[in-house]
Amino acid sequence: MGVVIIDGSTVRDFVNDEAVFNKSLDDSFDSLDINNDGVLSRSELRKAFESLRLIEAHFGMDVATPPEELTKIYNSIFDGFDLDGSGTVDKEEFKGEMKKILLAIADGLGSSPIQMALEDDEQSFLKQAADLEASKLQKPPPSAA
Ligand SMILES: [Ca+2]
Repeated sequence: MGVVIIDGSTVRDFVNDEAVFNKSLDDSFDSLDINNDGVLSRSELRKAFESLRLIEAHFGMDVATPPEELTKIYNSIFDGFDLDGSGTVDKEEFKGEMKKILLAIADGLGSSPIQMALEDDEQSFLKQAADLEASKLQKPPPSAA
């Protein structure tokens, strides 16, 4: 468990860093694809979202949300990912929609930093975004070189 401070630019920089973003999304897709069939099923995707609390907040979920309401929300999230209506989410669909969601979250955060307690696992895009920012801060700015 770690605490990170993020704002809109933290998330946006992560999404816009193509190499980092693609690798991160590839890795998470592979670990979410529990049965290794190359696509995410409804339940595989739901597991992913259950571990991403800021995304839950983005979609208006909280602890008081009744289970049937949650299922409705998860179904609509899934339908947003499953662009071709195949009933599964492939890697390109996953990346494209995650990018949209993360950018929407970035817009929502704007320039007001929030503090988040995050699990220390590789699934958290927001932690990776914060780590990326931290790694940049450790380097001297170009003007000082
Ligand atoms: Ca699968």
